[in-house]
Amino acid sequence: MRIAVTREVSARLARCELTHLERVAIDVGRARAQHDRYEQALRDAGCRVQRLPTTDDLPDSVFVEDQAIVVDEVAVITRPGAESRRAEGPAIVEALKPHRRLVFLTAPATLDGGDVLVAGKDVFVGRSSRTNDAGIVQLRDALAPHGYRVTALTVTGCLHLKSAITAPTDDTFLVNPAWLTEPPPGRRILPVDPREPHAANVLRIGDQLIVPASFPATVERLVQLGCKVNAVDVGELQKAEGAVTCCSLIFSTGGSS
Ligand code: CIR
Repeated sequence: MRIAVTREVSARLARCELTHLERVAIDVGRARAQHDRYEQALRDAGCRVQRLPTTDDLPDSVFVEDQAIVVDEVAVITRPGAESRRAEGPAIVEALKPHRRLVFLTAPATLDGGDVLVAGKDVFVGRSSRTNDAGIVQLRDALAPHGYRVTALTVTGCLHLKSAITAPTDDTFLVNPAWLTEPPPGRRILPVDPREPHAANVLRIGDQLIVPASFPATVERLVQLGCKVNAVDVGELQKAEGAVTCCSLIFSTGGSS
């Protein structure tokens, strides 16, 4: 069975952290409706959705991806680069505890899950404004004993590694070349449409992709590649510098679906 942990949209989403975007008004009601449909897309892809409650003092808590890296053997609880986001962690710990052995990153490490792309046994980590070298070293120490190869990449111009690159299939990277000058070797590179710089963030679940509806030209490139896509409108979450990978933590557990 596949579980997707999500978290309710905070009433204070508009007070989110912003790094590369200007602050604009966010309609929380609409964000919640979009989040509901995103969760439905997760169910359509075969996940059982476990939505955690939140509180008003956690504006960014809907972006659960940044709090943990979950692989088959272990869950690594991060220490997010934005201090305002560290109070989001305890609820994620409680949600993951029944399913995985937990490893905790500790100071001076900082690392956001949005900077970590797991592609089979290859794990790529973005060195970014949120993730530092100590975070990368501690992540490597947690994952290498389980056979994962951890490679650091430097991202510029965007928030997280997965703003610049994701893996829509086993042998393809979807990349914005402006934000990641040297994508890892060994796979076909599919560039985003140049009019859609934020389009590299797509969420793969088995043979399906959840993609943002706002990037039709890049979605068309994925369809041409043979991908099965489900486009969801996440416009209000994008105003908070969110995307589709960041709103869930997806992992398998024993037991039938
Ligand atoms: C932040 O700046 O932390 C949030 N406003 C957005 C986080 C998005 N996370 C992600 O893409 N993994």
